Amino acid sequence: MKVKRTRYAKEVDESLVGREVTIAGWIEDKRPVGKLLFLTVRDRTGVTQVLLKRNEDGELWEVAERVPRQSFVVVSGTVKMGAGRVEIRPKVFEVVSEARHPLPLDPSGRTPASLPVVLDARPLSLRVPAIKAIFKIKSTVANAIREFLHGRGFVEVHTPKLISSATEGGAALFEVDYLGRKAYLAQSPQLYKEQLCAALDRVFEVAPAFRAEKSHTTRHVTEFTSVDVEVAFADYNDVMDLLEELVAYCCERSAEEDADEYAALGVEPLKPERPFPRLTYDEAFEMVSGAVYGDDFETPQLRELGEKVGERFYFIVDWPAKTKPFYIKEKGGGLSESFDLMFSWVELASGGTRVDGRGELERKLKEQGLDPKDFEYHLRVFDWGVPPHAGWGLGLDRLIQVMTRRENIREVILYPRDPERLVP
Ligand code: AMO
Repeated sequence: MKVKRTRYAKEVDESLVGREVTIAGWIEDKRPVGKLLFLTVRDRTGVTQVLLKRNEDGELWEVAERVPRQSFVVVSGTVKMGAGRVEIRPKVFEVVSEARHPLPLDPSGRTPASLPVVLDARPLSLRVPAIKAIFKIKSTVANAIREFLHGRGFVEVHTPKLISSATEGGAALFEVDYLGRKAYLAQSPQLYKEQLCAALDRVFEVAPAFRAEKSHTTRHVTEFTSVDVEVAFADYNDVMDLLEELVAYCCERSAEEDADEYAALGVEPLKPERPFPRLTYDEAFEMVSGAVYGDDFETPQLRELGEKVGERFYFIVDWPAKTKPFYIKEKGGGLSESFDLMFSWVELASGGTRVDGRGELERKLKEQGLDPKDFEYHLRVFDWGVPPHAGWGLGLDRLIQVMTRRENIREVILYPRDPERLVP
C-alpha cells in the first residue's frame, strides 16, 4: 500500500477541519444526491463521511461511484465542515479490496441475520456495531480479570491441554491420538492448578477447556474459556469472597470503559447488588418443585429458582458430595464444601475446598469409579507437603453472555464449537 492511515474514523472531528488526513475502512453507505456522492466509511472506531463532487473530482468520482459497498478503501484528503457534520474531501481514493456481492449478511446491521449466518461469516459480522461490542466487552473483562488477580498477588500459569487422564469425570472427554498413544483434551486445569498452588501459593489460568458433551442448549459448547483460580491456605468461603469481588470489579470496569458498546447493544451495564446471597443447597431445594434430594438441579428447577431469586448474582453452597467431583472436600451429612455462582438461572462458576490428603483422595477416586493408578502423577504430590487449598472455575463466555444479555452463548464466542459446528 502506498498510503498510510493517519487517523481512525472517530478521531476525524471538528478539531481537524482544514487538516489533511488518511483514513481506511469499509464503505457502509453510498448516497448520490444530484452531482454529489456521500459515502460513509466505517472502521473499528466508527464512521466518517466522504464527499465527492462529479464536476470537481473526475476520476475519483468514477472510482467511488463504481465501488461496491463493504469494499475496503483508503481515503486521503482535507477535513471540511459540511452541512452539520465533518467530512473529508478526497485527493486519494484507493480501493484496496473490492467486496463481491451478494454478501452473506448486511454489515450495516439494518437487516439482522440469523445466528448460523453470523457464525459462518464471523469477520463480516464484526462490522455490525452491536456484534463487535460483545467482543470489546469480552476483551475489557479478560483484561480486568488479569489486572485484578495480579493485583492480589496471583501468578498466571499455563498448563497442558493434552492430558493422559480425566479430571472432571470420564464421560465428557475428547480422545485424541497422541502419536500412537491415547490422550485427551483437558476438561479443566483442575489437578495442575492444585499442584501449582502447593508451590506458588495462588495461581490463575485463563485458557480453553474442552467438554465432549452432546448438549444442544443455549449455554453449552464443547470448547469454552475457563478462568481458573487456586489459593493455598484458603477454604470455600475465602474463594467465594474473591470471586464476588472479581465479578463486581469486571462489571465496574466494563461499565466505565464500554459505555458505547452497551449503547450499541441496547442494554445497561450490570451493577451487581452485593453481597451476593448465599443459599444453601437445602434452601434452594425447598424453593423448587420436582427436584430429587441429593441430585443436581435440572433446567426446570434452575429456571424456577432464577425466577424466585431474580436477575442477580447469588451462590448455591453446600452441595451434596455425590453431585461434586472427587477433589471436593466433604463436610459431613453427605454434604460438601462447595458452591456454584449463579446469575438468575445460569451457572457461571463452581468451586470449593479441596481434599488435601492422599488417602482421602484415593478413596474418593474409587468411589467415583476412577482408578487411582491413573492419577499417581497427581497423588504423589500429596506426599510432598500440600497446604489446604480452595479454588474455582469461572466460565468466561457465560459471564459475558450474562453481562451482554445475549440469548445464546454462541453469540459471545468468535468461533464457537458445538456438536455440529467445527467450521469455520
Ligand atoms: P465446572 O465443570 O462446573 O467446574 O466448570 C466451571 C464453569 O465452566 C463453565 N462451563 C461451561 N461453559 C460452556 N460450555 C460448557 N460445556 C461448560 N461446562 C462448564 C460454567 C461452569 O460453572 N474444575 C472445576 C472448577 C473448580 O472446582 O475449580 C470445573 O471445571 O460456567
